[in-house]
Amino acid sequence: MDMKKRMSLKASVLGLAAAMTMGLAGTSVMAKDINSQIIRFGYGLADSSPSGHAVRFFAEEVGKLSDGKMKVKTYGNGSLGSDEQMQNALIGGSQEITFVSTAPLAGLVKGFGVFDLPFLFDNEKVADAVLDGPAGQKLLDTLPEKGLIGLLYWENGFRNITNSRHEISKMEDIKGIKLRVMQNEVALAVFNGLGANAIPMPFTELFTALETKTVDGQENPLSTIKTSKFYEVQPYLTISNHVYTPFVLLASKRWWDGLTADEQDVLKQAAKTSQAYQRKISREADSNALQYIKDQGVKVSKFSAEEKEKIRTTLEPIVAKLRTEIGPETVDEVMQAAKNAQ
Ligand code: TK8
Repeated sequence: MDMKKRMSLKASVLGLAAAMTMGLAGTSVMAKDINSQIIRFGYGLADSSPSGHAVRFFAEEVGKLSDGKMKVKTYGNGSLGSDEQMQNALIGGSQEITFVSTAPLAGLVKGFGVFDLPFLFDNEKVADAVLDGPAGQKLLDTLPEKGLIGLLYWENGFRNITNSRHEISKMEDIKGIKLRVMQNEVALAVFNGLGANAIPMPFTELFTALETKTVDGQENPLSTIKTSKFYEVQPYLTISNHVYTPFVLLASKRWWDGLTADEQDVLKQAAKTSQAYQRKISREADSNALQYIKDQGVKVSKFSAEEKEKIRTTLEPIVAKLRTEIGPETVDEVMQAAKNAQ
């Protein structure tokens, strides 16, 4: 090979090497702008709950997407406080992430109380469509001014009633029951409207209140009744599916605003993949929980369609009043979205 050819071959090899170096350097320059950090994710349900599994799934996703730099530490069983306390911790910046039921959020944004109206969603498909659509997003968009970032919705689920007094198979049976409800005006008004003695209480105090009979009963999805062991102190269960409660996956705005765009992207991606996972295992767990609860000797009743219609009619004037307090526009938009999704 003559000198000229050798020179041009060498030049092209060097050029290739340089390009590769640049490329690699380019890749490392393109590497995500992510800092090593610990992220505290507290939640109220039991570690064994479907949502507890989803929190760990989320933590793994964040680790994978950040090459291990963003470490999510999980704190279940209300160990960092109740929903309300964790909401405030996020606002203050002493905790980074949680999921809470929409009910406590109504204390910050009245519109979230819409989800405590009875029989709003016929099934999970309708719930997903409303929550992941414009009406749900509009409510999430109210949170930043309260110091919170509403990343998206997870599923708490359809609520059912348990109690320690007697079987509840008809609306009248609710009369006089001391029933713990989540801490907002809508849940309070709905159950008082049915003749119960509704007692707002943080979830973290609920098991002891049931065990000591401070309250007779409570209402939550089946997987919560199982994983929080309410069946141990609640001999009666009524399948009512009277309300569908969403969870909101929340981040502290004070913390969020200090993150790089790449760090925020990691969290948004992990939130999205964990949403699908959480809803899937939440539904599986709920369908398995009923047999488990029955096997513990709990007497199970069910509201018939007629009974539900009776409840709906009884509550009509109360719902009309609550519509005004929650915000007519929000209530109408959510109800219309639910109708469109059927
Ligand atoms: C758990 C609560 C719970 C909710 C309640 O943190 O308070 O009854 O249904 O799941 O958010």
